[in-house]
Amino acid sequence: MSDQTRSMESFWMPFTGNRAFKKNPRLVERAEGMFYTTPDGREVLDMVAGLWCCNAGHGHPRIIRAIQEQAAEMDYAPHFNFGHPAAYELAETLTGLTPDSINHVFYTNSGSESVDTALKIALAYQKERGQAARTRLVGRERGYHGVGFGGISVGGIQNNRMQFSNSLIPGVDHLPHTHLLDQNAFTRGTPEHGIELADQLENILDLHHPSTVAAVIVEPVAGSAGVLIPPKGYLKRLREICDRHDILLIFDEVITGFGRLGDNFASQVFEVSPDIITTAKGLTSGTVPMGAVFVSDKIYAEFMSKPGGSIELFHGYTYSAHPLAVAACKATQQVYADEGLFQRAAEMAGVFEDALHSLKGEPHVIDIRNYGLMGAVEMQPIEGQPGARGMDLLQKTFDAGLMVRITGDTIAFSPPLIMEESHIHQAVETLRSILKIL
Ligand code: PXG
Repeated sequence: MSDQTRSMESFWMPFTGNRAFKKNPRLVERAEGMFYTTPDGREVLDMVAGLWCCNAGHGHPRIIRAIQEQAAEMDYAPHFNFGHPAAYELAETLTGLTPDSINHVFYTNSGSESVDTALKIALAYQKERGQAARTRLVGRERGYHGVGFGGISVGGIQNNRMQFSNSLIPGVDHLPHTHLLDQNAFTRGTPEHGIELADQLENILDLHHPSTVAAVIVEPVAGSAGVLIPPKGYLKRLREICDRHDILLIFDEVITGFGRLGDNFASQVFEVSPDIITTAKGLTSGTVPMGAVFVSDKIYAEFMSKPGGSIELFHGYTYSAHPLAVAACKATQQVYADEGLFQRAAEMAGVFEDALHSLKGEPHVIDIRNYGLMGAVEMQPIEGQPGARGMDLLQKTFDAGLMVRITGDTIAFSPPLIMEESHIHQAVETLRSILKIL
């Protein structure tokens, strides 16, 4: 073990091959706008918004100031039986962004907490309204819903489930994923094929009887699994089936929320209103950990309709609506609005799409897909070594001054919404030269 490796041992890093990383670490120390800077002073272009979260770019002065001022004014406030006015004001602002029927928000600290909160609200709602038999949940293959027990149970990523396989929550089924490489490869925007995959929900309901199912949860665009865009009509079809059987539909918009697709939420982009929306990441542009679960009036009213003033939902976090997160979120939302960043994402989507698709025909590239400012380039895995080409590319891109996200052998992009045309060209040309030498 080298001295460097030993000195890094104390930090058990998340979702990382610790031993390989610590032998050859990729460290960043400062960030501004579209760029990170490494400890040895190299600039790295951030084409993934940190980890799909820094939508306003790094180091925005208005957000920094808001956090600093709040830290000086009040460090912490409890929200169990007490309250901080700014949290209620923020809730009004945020629910102004959601579909018309969604006007309530439950604060959390991460996407994983948002997902587990949403699942608990869905299950409790069914009990509250006298449908206690509705205990089942439906997720989707290749779905990523964070790392709580609820999230990995409805999630569909094998690696995230198998170490815990005996302890997943019971009563969960999975829809098939929608990645039809043979039929949809190199599609720009929403793919033509695959709407019928939504009908598999009817089969799952047939198997258990619809009256046993509480909720269906999907990412409108699957992020972690490699940017899987919903086939045309697919999300609407899911909504129709849920409506037909009185089942809640949850959109996990931890990545797709707050401008990523060129509007507030995927719900608006695809014109489908879910009953619950889970968020985090872009909520505060990644500056302070925060998540939020938005629920429909119908759900909120059910909990509030019982007589008496007792606790309606036995759930919450010490840091729900933490003042620093609230301040960061308020400033972030103002920046998004004042700088028109969601429209900017919509306007830049075409440039982003053209640039990404110009990589068609480069070595190893078997698919390119995109929507808004989310995109992916899928590479052919090396035979018998899935993920190896992806890791090789990650290192080479970082060495060449570019940060992307790798999932297996798929390269994912989700640049800050402040991205300029020059940044996407820099990223794509760097990638093109690296693909040729992999
Ligand atoms: N839902 C979705 C849709 C997500 O993308 C979570 C829930 C969980 O959020 P937290 O804040 O608990 O991490 C996420 C997180 C990747 C990657 O590999 C994606 C996420 C997190 C880390 C890595 O692309 N998404």
